[in-house]
Amino acid sequence: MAIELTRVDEFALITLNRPEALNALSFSLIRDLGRALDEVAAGEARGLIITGAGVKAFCAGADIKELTGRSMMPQRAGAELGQATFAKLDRLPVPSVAVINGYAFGGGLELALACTFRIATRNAKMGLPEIKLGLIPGYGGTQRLPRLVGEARALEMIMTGRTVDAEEAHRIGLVNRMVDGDPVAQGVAFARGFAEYSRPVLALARDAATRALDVPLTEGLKVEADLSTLAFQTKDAAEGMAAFIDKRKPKFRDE
Ligand code: DAK
Repeated sequence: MAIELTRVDEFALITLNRPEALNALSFSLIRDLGRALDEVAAGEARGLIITGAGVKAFCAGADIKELTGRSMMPQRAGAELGQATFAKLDRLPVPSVAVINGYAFGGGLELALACTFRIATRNAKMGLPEIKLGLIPGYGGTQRLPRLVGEARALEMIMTGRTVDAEEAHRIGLVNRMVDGDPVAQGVAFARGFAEYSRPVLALARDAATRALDVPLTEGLKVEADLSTLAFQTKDAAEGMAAFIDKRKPKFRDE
């Protein structure tokens, strides 16, 4: 299988597993990824980690060999399939962490951009090289990259196809951390930072912050008022505040 879904401790682990093609995103791999994300959404993991098999690549992008010679409507359907699949990460009940363990180009970087967090190994290289193929990104890159690193940096990456290394990616906010050592262990260590908190409250926090980028400030503040009020209604909020007052560690139950 080009997608492996396994478990590591309390986390789900999705491995893109086509190392002979640097884990390039064939359409069948994208469909398998969609099914794996549905399975994660229905399960009880406390977070999702996504990485690439092998030591060279997270994912070298869309499968270029598959993209040629298709007419307009199938191409459009392909873009929509990729976008809809990656958008599942926005609605996943748990946070996701892309561990970029090598090349992340084109659709591979777009997959990482759709995750809640990104960490990169020191050898990682990232870019949107579509322009070099006479293309532009089609799986969300033109929309998510400017939101993350700002318009000027995003336009430079999209219009020159320039690759950034892990250090630069960290400096411009494209990745949260640069890490050494085993990529999966590093992903787990990062995910431990949120794993003990309430899953529904984490989802509300993520939704409030990501919606902020889609709407004007006045609307965004309204979204925050609504979602923070909703957080107060959870049993976990009652438990968190009671634990503080009792000077004990809270025991969240995802309720
Ligand atoms: N697709 C297919 N095969 C790939 C691949 C890719 N993206 N990237 C690498 N491979 C394959 C190579 O062909 C090679 O296979 P064999 O020749 O051994 O059979 C094998 O993986 C190893 O690759 P290399 O020999 O090239 O390895 P190197 O270490 O020398 O170079 C590299 C690594 C990552 C620098 C290089 O492989 C490379 O430049 N890869 C391509 C990167 C890229 O351009 N990615 C695609 C970006 S475009 C859409 C609209 C837009 C898009 C999609 C859909 N619709 C409207 C539907 C945009 C898509 C993109 O992602």
